[in-house]
Amino acid sequence: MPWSSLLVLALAVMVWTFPVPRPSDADVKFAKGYLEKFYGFRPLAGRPRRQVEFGAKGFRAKVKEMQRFFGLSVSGELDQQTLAAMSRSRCGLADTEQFGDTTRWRTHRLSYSISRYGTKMKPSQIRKVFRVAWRMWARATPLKFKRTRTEADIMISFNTRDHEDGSPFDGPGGTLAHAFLPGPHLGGDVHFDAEENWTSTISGYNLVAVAVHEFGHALGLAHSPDPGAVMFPAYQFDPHTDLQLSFQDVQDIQQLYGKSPVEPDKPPPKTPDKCDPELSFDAVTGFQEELIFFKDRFMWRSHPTFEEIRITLITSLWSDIPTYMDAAYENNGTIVIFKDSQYWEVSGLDVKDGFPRDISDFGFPDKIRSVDAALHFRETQVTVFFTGEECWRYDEEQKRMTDGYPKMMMREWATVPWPVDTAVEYQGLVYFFIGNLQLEFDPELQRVTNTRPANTWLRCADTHHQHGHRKQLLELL
Ligand code: TQI
Ligand code: CA
Ligand code: ZN
Ligand code: ZN
Repeated sequence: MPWSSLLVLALAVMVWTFPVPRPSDADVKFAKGYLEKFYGFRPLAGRPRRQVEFGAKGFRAKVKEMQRFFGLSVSGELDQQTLAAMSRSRCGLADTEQFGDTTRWRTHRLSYSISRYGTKMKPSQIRKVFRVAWRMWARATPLKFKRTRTEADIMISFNTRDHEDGSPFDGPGGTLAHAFLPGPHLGGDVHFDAEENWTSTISGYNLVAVAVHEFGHALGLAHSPDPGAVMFPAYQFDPHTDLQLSFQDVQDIQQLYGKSPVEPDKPPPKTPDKCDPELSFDAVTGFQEELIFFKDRFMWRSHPTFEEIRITLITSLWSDIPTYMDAAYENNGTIVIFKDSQYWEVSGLDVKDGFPRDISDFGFPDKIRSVDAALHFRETQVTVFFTGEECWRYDEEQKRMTDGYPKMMMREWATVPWPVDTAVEYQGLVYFFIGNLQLEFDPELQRVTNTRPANTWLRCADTHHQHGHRKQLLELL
């Protein structure tokens, strides 16, 4: 078709569509979403949910602002032309749609482009980091990400201070990065503060960890209340475990884009629930007035005066200690943590210098490559280690294993089944944790005096499962 005919056709369409009928409710809703995203429009009754603040203005004022930008007649009315401009995206680039409370990309093939590097990390390394970060979202969904050197759906850049999007960066610290929800123009774009100390290690800010989070926003995800989620709003980087999306992240992104056509090689990790009747623990230790319960990458602290016991990441308190640990005990304010054949001593917020060390320090023979549980008695300065059906007695004052050990558990801890997950002394009684059970052992009576669900001390409101636990225990003993 010759250009002149196209022009005539276009004019005909335009003439034909005027004068404007009243925009439908759906059009108004769409326009509000659009203006909210790209022009800082805030519906008065709505909560602020935008990521970059432009300041609130009235709906008509925002429509005018947008019309001015697109070179349309500045009427403040939602006419067909205006709606068309709103729904048109950059040439050849992905479109988006409103989906429930958020916006998602309409296509599964998205392009990204790195338009400005400008930090001390090498460009090749940065490209690799972004490839890794996109792959994490791609694995969970049907989404495919391809880097281009031109205009892309998602423009990524490192910027300094004011970079003309209304959200200036603030130099080292503070804001690290931000992303725009899916959409045309700035939509989907990701900016990193070039003045941060970006690294691919534990020092400074780990670029993969922050990129995965920002890319989640660029795909339409909001923050997650799950502390195990990549979309949880707290910087977390754990050098001991591979960075991966949590079960919750996968649920949230699949809600928007659907499942991946290929099965995952390993299921995403679930954040443990303190009210799960099946909850077991890796380790439990005293900690001054508290007890700390460790599980996977998480812990719960039960301070007598804390109202509610909330789950946190171990790394939010101790950034350098291992996760998925085997055992832990407290000795005089120092926490000793065991994982495989290594142990760490933690004092205050830091791992002591020279750790981890090998557990052979305690006098274990070479065949013992890990411990199940460690139980410390404050009064006597004795630590008991459990390895399978055997137990060991370590004298903290003399720093040596007591002669005659190991002994069979049956001889010293009659009626306690093995292997145990963890053990702790608390107010003169010993508590063993075995799967989802907790056994109270009275050292004076030399027997189990009570049994409860393992998670009893986390003060879970739900106690319906107690009956089942006791029954299970009777079968165990
Ligand atoms: N940037 C914030 C963030 O990405 C910007 C932001 C987006 C925001 N949505 C928000 C701020 C809603 C407040 C409310 O979350 S940031 C993290 C965190 C940042 C923060 O620089 O503060 C990460 C960047 F908090 F998760 F650690 C990356 Cl990972
Ligand atoms: Ca900053
Ligand atoms: Zn920006
Ligand atoms: Zn965020």
